[in-house]
Amino acid sequence: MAFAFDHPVLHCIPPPLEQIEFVTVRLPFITPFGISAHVWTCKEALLLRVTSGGFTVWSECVADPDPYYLSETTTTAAHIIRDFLLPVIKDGMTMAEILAEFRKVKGNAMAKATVENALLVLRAEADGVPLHALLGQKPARIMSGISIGIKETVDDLLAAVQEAVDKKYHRVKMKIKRGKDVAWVRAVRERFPDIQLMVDANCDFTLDDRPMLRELDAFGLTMIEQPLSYADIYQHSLVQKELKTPICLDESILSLDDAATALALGSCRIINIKEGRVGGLIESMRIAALCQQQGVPVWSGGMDETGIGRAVNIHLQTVPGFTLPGDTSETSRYFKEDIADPPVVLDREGFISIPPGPGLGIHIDPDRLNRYLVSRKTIR
Ligand code: OSB
Ligand code: MG
Repeated sequence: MAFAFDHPVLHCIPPPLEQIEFVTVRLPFITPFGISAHVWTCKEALLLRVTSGGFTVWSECVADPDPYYLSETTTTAAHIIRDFLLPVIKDGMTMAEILAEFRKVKGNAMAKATVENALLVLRAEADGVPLHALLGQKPARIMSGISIGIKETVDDLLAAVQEAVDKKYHRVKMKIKRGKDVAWVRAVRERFPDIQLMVDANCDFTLDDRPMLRELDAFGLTMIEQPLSYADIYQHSLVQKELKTPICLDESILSLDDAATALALGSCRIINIKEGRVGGLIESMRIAALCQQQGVPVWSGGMDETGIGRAVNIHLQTVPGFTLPGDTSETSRYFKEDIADPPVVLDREGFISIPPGPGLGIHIDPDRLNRYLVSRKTIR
């Protein structure tokens, strides 16, 4: 039987869309961010700017301009949004009706999430409520976590972990890749025996690497994120059977159905939910509900978003089931300055507070937007 999920947000009617614009920005990173397949030196983001009844809302597509994390890019997302998603939205449709139309478009989760975010934030703004309230949630203190990219040297890595520990991040994730694996994890664990530590391989390994993955069991890691291919769920179940450490799936989970498959096969014991990767906030809530029913913790991943996408991830983490710290870090660790205010900061206990106010609770600074602007195009 299909997993039943009903929620008031499915019955809300987004306000009619008036002007719609694509805005591309490029923000340089303070430190290049490396995963197994690629190093990014900036965040180039596709933003959707939508007006309705005197409100203006911004939505960030989490895709990068390249397909090194998953297959969608900012270019494919813009195409799908403009030519297949926006045209099916008619005034007066409920979110459930809109998502039923979106379901006819296969894949392209990041494009769908971009539009869904805009609709929900517009509804929240027009109702004068924060996004998490529209999702039926109460305000909460949000846990923090940091994702440290692949470094040139072990010393660079240790310095980055030290900085995160000093900031009181609730857990530290280090990226690993072939050749920068067991020895690098050992070095961090020896220096920081007590921190909540996890690794993320971003698909770099195969079943042949099982001996190496078994060695990682010695380090008391909170989890091993996405060791094998994005396109595989079954093989992860074989590896999970051999490990004490929970596997967490990221790239392999693109929908509720993928999550159900992974849980049924025992492919992971934790799921990373990136709302963009799974097609939006509502699909994220479905996955969180399924996982909660099965006693599987979830947490919010990140895509090095600007303050727009980061705010969405913060609101999402008020949803039941998000019991582990996410990849939600301070703005200042990515960018010298961001296009959105207020910046994300950690309090003295490492927590993040939800930006106050209706919608996302953030606003875009026009000068900074212009400074980092690549292009703007009105599409309606
Ligand atoms: O695998 O979680 C990932 C960033 C870009 C692409 C993939 C990933 C990441 C991160 C960074 O780990 C998360 C963040 O700080 O936003
Ligand atoms: Mg990941």
